[in-house]
Amino acid sequence: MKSLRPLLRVTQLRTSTLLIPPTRSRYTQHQGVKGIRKRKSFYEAQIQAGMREQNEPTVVNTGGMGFLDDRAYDEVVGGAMRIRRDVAISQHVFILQPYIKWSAKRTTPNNVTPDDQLAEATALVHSLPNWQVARSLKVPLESLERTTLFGSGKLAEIKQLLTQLRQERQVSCLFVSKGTLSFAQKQFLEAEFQLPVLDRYSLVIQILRLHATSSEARLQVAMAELPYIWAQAKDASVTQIRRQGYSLSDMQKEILRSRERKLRAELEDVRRQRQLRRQKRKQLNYPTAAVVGYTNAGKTSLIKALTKEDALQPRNQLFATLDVTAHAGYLPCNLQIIYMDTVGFMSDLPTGLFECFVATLEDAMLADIIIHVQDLSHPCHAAQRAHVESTLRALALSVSGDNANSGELPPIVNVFNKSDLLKPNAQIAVLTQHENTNIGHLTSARNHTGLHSLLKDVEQKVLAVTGRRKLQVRVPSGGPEMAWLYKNAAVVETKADEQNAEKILMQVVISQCTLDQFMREFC
Ligand SMILES: Nc1nc2c(ncn2[C@@H]2O[C@H](COP(=O)(O)OP(=O)(O)OP(=O)(O)O)[C@@H](O)[C@H]2O)c(=O)[nH]1
Ligand SMILES: [Mg+2]
Repeated sequence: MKSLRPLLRVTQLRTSTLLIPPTRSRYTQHQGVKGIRKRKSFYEAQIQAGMREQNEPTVVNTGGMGFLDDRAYDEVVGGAMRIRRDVAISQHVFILQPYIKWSAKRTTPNNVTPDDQLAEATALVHSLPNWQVARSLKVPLESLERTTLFGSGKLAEIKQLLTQLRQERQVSCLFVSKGTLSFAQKQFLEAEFQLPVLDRYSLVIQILRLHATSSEARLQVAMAELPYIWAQAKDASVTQIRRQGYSLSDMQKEILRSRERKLRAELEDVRRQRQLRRQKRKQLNYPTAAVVGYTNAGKTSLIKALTKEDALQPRNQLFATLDVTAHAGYLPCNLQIIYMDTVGFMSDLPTGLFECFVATLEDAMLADIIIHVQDLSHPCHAAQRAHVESTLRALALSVSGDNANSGELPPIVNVFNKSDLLKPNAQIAVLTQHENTNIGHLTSARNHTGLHSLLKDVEQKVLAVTGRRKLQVRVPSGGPEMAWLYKNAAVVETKADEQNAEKILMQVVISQCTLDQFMREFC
């Protein structure tokens, strides 16, 4: 309680407009609620100070998902995560990038430097429109678990920096680039710096909310918020309740529980629909390739280059794609293939955040092959690659279904994208390595280079894994056999039969089962 007072006073003075909750609803009229209820007053203070938003968030037509737009819930999530529905308001962010000094205690791979971590934190902030970085600072630490996070010297230094910064320009929030801050850490830092504090989980949720336009993505993001709120409340009760009486009110707990029930039911529905669509694709016998990779590696761009589908819109933002979508293309043998675009991965995010996307990633795990797109121009390419590979292995284990073989992954094709950004020498080095080890394909989705050899490799793997073969068949020219093969198999090429003018030679790619059907019908 004590620590909140200065916070309240200052936030009333500041023009920070972060995270003002919408008008209060009937659910929030209860009194005597402590903890997160109390912490909400931090925001209510801003409303009382006359800083109410000009434009209240418009209610989106969510069809059967109207329950997602719940103001009482918005207050709870606003209090726990410092996020809001309307992200259009400009923010000036002070980024603090903590990193562990001693390699023994580091959880980040050794080839990822604090500068790399800070660059990713900056990219996260820039993924939100009108969010700018006011200042950033790398902070060496011995542990990330202290309640105060930083030592007293660092706290004083940051405070001084903030004072200077406030004189020069605006600062509206602090982003501590750590997966999740505990309730106690967040509360301490907010009181200390008198600014709202976000961690990576809550900032990513803010980005996901912005990019989630389909019903499915909105449900998944809504679901991903709940573990964070529960964890904060639990953390609050352990660390604070005895001393200060902080906790979620029963009413708020019920709001969360009922939301979770509805979300689970809706997501189960979504999962069933996905299963049906998957079965349909299977019946149609299209091979599928799941295109996965670290966020911003160029997955959507690659699919666009391979399918020439104009509607696909790659964006230079993290987590631009949130829906798994299917796009048809052709392999060199004329076989049609479905590419599945997927949500990108990112390290240093608690697994809970992505667990909610597992339903959609199930499609990827059950594809015939996986195309792993990597941004070769990125300084952390190797670490990003390792992160995606380990996440895929974990996902494969967690996905059980149709033909998932006890955690076995489909064959993987590695794509080293953005090669146009490499210096020619580096390109040659990768090419030589590739020729020697056959580890992947050097591509530029932007310049459409390297796609042919990639497609050849994809074709070879798809034929092998789906049991299709290339065959040459001799059929009457212009006969029903020809029409049948055009309809049911991929025709690579046709040529006249030099020995028989009435026949034609067709090279086709065909599965054993389709070949059996052909034989039954015509032989
Ligand atoms: N220079 C260069 N830029 C590329 C290439 N491929 C993609 N990009 C750019 O990289 C950014 C991200 O591309 P996307 O295709 O949206 O990446 P993504 O992997 O789908 O990203 P998420 O959906 O956010 O995970 C865009 O600005 C693209 O124009 C490439 O080969 N060369
Ligand atoms: Mg994408």
